[in-house]
Amino acid sequence: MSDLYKDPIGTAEAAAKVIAEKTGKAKHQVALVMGSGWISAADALGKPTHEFAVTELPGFPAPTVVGHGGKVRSYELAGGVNALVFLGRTHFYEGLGMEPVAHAARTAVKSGCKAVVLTNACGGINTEYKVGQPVLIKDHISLTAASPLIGADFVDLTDLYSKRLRELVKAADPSLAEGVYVHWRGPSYETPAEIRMMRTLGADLVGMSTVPEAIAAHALGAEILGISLVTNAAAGVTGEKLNHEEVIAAGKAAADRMGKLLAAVLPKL
Ligand code: 8IG
Repeated sequence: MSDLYKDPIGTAEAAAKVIAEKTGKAKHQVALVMGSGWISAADALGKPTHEFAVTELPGFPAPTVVGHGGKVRSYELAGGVNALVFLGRTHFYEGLGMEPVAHAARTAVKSGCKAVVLTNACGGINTEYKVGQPVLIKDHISLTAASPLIGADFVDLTDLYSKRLRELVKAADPSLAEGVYVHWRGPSYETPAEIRMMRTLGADLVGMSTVPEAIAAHALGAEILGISLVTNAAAGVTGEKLNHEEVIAAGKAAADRMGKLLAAVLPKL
């Protein structure tokens, strides 16, 4: 563990201070973490007032995955809402531990954000889902057995994925489905038997992110909105093999719709 992560909350506060200095904005109100395939959707938010590399902030490792940006943007949205947007994220499968995985979410809350929007690309377990379809996360199942929290921080997760925020988004797009997301460590995808197990457990979506960030930000008091983009049918659902390039392509194809959705709802959260 890097020394920076002996005090994850203090490191998040330090990163938030640098963001305030760089942007000249004492607070941001809403944050957005853009997962793989979502990065071009951020362009629908207009022109950022500021953009810099995450590595200019304390506690952020350099990005490693193709299709992930490693940039932070600040936007001024309708009504003077300041939005903090992270292009890309750190994943648990990178082996750096939970602290860097949760760091952007904590930094967002320490920057003032009361709502944190977590987006991801994922596999569809529910056979009704189509590739390219966005799904609101209504709950999760953690199959990593790892938490970003350390110590006696017994946080309630009953309403982790805020019903209020989900209703706001569905008012903008009533066609949106809701599903249960499984956090899988990766980086290997699941076997078909593991996908059947997840379906039996009540899961609709499976991916390698979002859950630690949701827990960490909620533990600091933020409301969470999770949006998954189904970029492939999960293993064994169609008989096709899973391929990272196809995932990126499906994300790019849906980016326009996702961007419009985010631009419509973000100022209202
Ligand atoms: I994109 O099918 C994407 N991420 N675990 N399984 C898991 N993560 C994913 C998948 C998938 N597709």
